[in-house]
Amino acid sequence: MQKVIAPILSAFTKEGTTDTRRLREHAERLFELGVDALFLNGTTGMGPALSKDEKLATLRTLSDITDRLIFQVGELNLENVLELVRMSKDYSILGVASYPPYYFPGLPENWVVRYFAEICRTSDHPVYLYNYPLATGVNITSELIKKVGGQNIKGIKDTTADITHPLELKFNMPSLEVYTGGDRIAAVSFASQLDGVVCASANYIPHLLVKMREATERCDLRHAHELQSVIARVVNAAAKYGSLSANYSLVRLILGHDPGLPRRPVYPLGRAEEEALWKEVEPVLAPYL
Ligand code: FW2
Repeated sequence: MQKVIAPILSAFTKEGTTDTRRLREHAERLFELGVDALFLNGTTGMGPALSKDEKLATLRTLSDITDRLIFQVGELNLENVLELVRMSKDYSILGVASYPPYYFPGLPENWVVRYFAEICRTSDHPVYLYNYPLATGVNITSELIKKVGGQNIKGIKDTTADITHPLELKFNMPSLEVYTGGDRIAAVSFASQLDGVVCASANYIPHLLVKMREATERCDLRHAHELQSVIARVVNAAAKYGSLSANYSLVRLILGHDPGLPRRPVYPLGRAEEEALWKEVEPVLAPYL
């Protein structure tokens, strides 16, 4: 079955420390609402803002409630990355994941290949690659994956706006699980028989993504596309205020529980911004809640 995976928000307190109680409550709610698995420490989970110990704490907290976890470990110090990969052996999870080394311009492809190869060699778990070229400056292609050559590469989470990219990955490597990360291409991803979605909106409207998958399964593409337009309108509204922060507000406004706060420099929305966001989103979502 195609999966709806939530790149779970990381919960922070007002003081900027991690809030494991709220993280856990949010995770439990997402599973109740039909999410199939969680992607930890991703973009929506503010992975680049988390220390090694904080990433591990996310895993420790959520492994108490489920083994349906993909543990994202990427950062710019490979020693830390590999230490987390080694530590993940003590946990029963779906796999480890990493984005490529980011920020440094002009990294030779060969270094990216070596980075992922070291993760594959170190990991006892399946490995998932996280492709988000807009954020990392590196594009993971099927040629690059073949050069890494890790037998334990299980899948890729592809956050590109263009559906032809994940499709090409799937066509060139049919046994690879290919998940799309873009909220605006979820319906086309399901309809294209890719392996599922890992998108930010799964934090606040997971039930709409589940309904979209169900509509696709019964070949009701008209309904799947109707849901897609709803999700796109919500995501577009969130983007105006800064999606990374609006995601937290939308969990509170739509699902009714408190997922904690983002961590600065992702500043929480102020009251006026949150009201303006809800004024836009509420009428769009009302028929579907
Ligand atoms: C993550 C995701 C989804 C993102 C997408 C872009 O880790 O947050 O790639 O929402 O912001 O997989």
